[in-house]
Amino acid sequence: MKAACGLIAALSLAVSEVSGHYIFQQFGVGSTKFGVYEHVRKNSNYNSPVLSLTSNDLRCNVGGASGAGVATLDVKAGEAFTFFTDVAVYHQGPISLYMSKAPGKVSDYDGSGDWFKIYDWGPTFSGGQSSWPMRTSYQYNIPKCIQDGEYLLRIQSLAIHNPGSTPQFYVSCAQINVSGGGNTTPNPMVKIPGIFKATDPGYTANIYNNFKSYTVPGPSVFTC
Ligand SMILES: *[C@@H]1O[C@H](CO)[C@@H](O)[C@H](O)[C@H]1NC(C)=O
Ligand SMILES: [Cu+2]
Repeated sequence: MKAACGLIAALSLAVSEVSGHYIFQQFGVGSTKFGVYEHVRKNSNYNSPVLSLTSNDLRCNVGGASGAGVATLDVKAGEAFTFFTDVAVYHQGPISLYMSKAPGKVSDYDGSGDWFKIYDWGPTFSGGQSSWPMRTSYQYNIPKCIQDGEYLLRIQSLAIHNPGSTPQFYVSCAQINVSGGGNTTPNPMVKIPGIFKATDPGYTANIYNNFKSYTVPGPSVFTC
């Protein structure tokens, strides 16, 4: 699985079987965990990764361009939220969180506007070894200072476990309605697709060969 996952992904599409990859399918706020795809847009790609750097599927996964049938969740600025996977993330690589303010209702929003990054989980280096945060849940806080309104909140696992093969994006978007925020416009703002390049050092990195530092792809992290 781990070595041949591109092949398995292709096969699973061909025969319409579940490949068993991890997917960020549940969202939580505070101590409340909501249902599978209750506030997360449902993918339609059998958990296979997105491989193209230019596809709109990079935003909210294949099938995630629309929020039809997905309930938008009220959250407070500053509140803790969590994305949960079905099975623990098992491909090495960074996990990042992005947000994009919807021009109207987030359920109608395709993610074509501006995105900002609010957090990265990268590797830790110790005693010549690297380790990655491969878990079933990822928690962070809604930035306190952003404007109230409806947002896509996106989580991305960039799998770089197979140096030399095309890195893989596992992504999901939750739909949230932020209140109690401030009036700061986050920066930098980027587009998805567009922000990730095939030449990014964090995209081409070989995590098995003299791997001593790492820069997570994408913009710098915005903090209030
Ligand atoms: C978003 O939250 C605010 C504040 O709680 C509320 O007044 C508003 O109705 C909510 N918007 C939607 C679409 O639920
Ligand atoms: Cu895989």
